[in-house]
Amino acid sequence: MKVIYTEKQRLHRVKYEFLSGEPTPCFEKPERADMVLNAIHQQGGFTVCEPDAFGTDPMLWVHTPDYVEFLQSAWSEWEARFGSEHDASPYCFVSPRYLRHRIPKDIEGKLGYYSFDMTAAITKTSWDAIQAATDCALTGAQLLINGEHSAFALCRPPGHHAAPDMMGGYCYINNAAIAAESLRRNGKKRVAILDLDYHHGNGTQSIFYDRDDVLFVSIHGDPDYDYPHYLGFADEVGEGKGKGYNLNLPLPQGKTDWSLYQPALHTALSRIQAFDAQALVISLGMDTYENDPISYFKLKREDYRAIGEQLGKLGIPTLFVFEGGYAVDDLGYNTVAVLDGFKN
Ligand code: Q9C
Ligand code: ZN
Repeated sequence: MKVIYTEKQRLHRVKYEFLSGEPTPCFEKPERADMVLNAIHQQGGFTVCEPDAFGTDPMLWVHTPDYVEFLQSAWSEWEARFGSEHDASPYCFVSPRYLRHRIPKDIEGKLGYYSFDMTAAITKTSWDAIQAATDCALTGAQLLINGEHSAFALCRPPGHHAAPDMMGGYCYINNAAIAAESLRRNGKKRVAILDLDYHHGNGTQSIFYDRDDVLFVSIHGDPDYDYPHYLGFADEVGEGKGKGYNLNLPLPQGKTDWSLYQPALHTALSRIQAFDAQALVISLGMDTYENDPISYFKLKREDYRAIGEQLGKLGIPTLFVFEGGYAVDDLGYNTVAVLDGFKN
């Protein structure tokens, strides 16, 4: 299997996030990708290659032009006002109630306008890494278009929380959504996205909510109790043409082990088969692991191999796009377990 990766992802390193009120070193860090790459080299049987450069046009398939421009200019606007000591981060937000949805002229206003939380700060070189991550996903989609049966885009920063004009949850540009759209534009008539990250892929859902050519299925922690809190419930089924093409499978926090996870996975895969997907994009979040520091499922190493095997049995051309996963010591081996299970 080909793995698409570039050292440019290291250019995004945010210092802090707030964890239960405490400034904490950011969980989403370059070492995550290093660990995956190490495990891939140890395992063997993978070919690591650099992404091609696609520029910003494909981002505009799923994001608004003003948002993409904001991401590119945010750091220089921030630096002009506050200097370069601290990462650019929002502190106030546009409530959907009471406040006006005008794009502010001031950088602090813009950061809040384009964010839904405080976990997506921007550094001097973030944009280069964000672009590189999207290039990895697009290169992976191109491999499938050229006839590969599978590929793994080792993207960082992740993307599934990013909506058309909103960042959050460590995500800026929605890599998986752009890869799915690339597959659609290159002849795959029906594309399914299966989001396996512990957190609901609110951004991806929002992007495809009114479409019937891209099926979105997500298994995640019940948003009544977990991030992203305001989307990801079972009654969100799609709208307009997209009605019936959005499937959320929330599972309980704290007690979801393989015995609860496996039936949900079965439901997800049956829906993807019924849809007759011509290509499958997996938003591969590995934060469902029992030792993940910010998530609350109880999956084990061997469960990841089983997930990979079941995905492989579908026989659909599959692009894995890396998302979350913060138990760095085991992250690489767990990820390789999925990919290796898929191959065998
Ligand atoms: N108390 C991804 O996995 N904070 N983003 C959660 C839990 C935000 C996760 C705090 C988690 C964002 C790509
Ligand atoms: Zn996650």
